[in-house]
Amino acid sequence: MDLRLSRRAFIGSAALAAAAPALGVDEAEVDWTALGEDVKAEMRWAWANYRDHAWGKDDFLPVSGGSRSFPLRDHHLGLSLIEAMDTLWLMGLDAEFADALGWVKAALDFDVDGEVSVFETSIRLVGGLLSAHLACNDPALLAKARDLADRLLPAFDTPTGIPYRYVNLKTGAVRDPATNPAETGTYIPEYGTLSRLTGDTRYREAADHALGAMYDRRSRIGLLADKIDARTGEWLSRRATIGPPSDSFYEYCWDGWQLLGDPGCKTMYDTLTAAILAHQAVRHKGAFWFVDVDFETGARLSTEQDELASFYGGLLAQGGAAAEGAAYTRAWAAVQDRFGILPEGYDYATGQPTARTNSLRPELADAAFNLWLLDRSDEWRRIGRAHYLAMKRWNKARFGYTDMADVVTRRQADHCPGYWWSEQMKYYYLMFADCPRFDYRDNYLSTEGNVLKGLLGPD
Ligand code: DMJ
Repeated sequence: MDLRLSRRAFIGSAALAAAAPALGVDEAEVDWTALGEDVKAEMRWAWANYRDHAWGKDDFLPVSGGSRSFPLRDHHLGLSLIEAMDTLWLMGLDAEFADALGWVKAALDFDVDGEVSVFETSIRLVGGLLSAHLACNDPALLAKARDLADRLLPAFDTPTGIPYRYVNLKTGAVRDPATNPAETGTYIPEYGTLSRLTGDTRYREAADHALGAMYDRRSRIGLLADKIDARTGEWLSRRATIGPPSDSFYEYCWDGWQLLGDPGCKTMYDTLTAAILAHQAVRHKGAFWFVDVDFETGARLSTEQDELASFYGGLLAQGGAAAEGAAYTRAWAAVQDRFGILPEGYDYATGQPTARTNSLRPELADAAFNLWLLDRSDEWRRIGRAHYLAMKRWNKARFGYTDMADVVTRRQADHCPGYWWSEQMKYYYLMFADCPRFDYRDNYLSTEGNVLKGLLGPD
């Protein structure tokens, strides 16, 4: 990748490579196969509890055994079940997968008079149904994915091509044009796959148009702000961040190239990444971080870090900036080592958490997985292992895995987000177990961990 970095922000590869190795890495021999089996056993156990207490519900509440609907306010769409499907399949939990497929065929109906987030529904439900379809080839799953995407498409019908944030699944009524990069540009892999499988080009076109419309509005120094009006294309903020609500926009520029071979996506990724490295990368006490800046001047706005951004080290490495990706992942791994479990927010300048909750997030495991896929170094698997063992120690509850109300006092909350079933459990398993149903050399996982390429037929 041709990155032209300013002198101020450039941090040479040699310097980064020499930076401290992951802190707290334990050097003992690890039985990776046994660890993979352990992940599978935890998945089977949590699934059995979901089956008993919240079958067909969206998010499971693993302390109380209750449930919460999402993305609809008062209606369940089996979110956790759909998010889990390709993970179950990769783990060879075939009876559980068949059970889930039966539920989708018998009970899943998107004809509901209610409003959903276009972004969340696409990455979780359209993506989950597509990866489940690719696993077992059942046409009913593709038909459901297509039906749902058809209900989301009205949101993209704007003068700019940038979608509204919410759409009603039954009426197509749209709401909230004040959107952001992630909710504008996180569609290409799912919609590109849907167009490929159905022959209907509308999905891919809508995704391409939205991504390009955002990219075209980058500032003179190549940065995107984080709030925009979908109707006019006017920016509504000045903050450039690699964290939410911009994060997966950058991921999907790369992914459009990785999965679909779209050279335009690669150009977008390279251009935006060069600007981010030039204007947002900083080094503090030997650690490599990214600051939020003014998108037109590059002036520093904040040293606060969002846990959600910790995926970015894996993306940087995928895009060719291996040393920078490694250094950023090491910075987050050091925070994990220090607190035992990652807080949602952290300020590297003060060394203190800025948000003491933990939403049972997968991002650091995601980065470790992507780095490990690239160079197979055990450094990354050990970061994934530390993430897994911390989760087992602190997030395990009576019926499953829960988020935390406070990482400092270790107080649990009572919510297992749908992505838990699709993301970290899959990353851990694929890293630790030698999975015969996954092509380790040629694959693609979406921002939600859905495998849209690289599923190998049943053994
Ligand atoms: C997931 O839904 C996706 O990874 C998304 O891109 C942002 N992060 C959440 C999980 O934390």
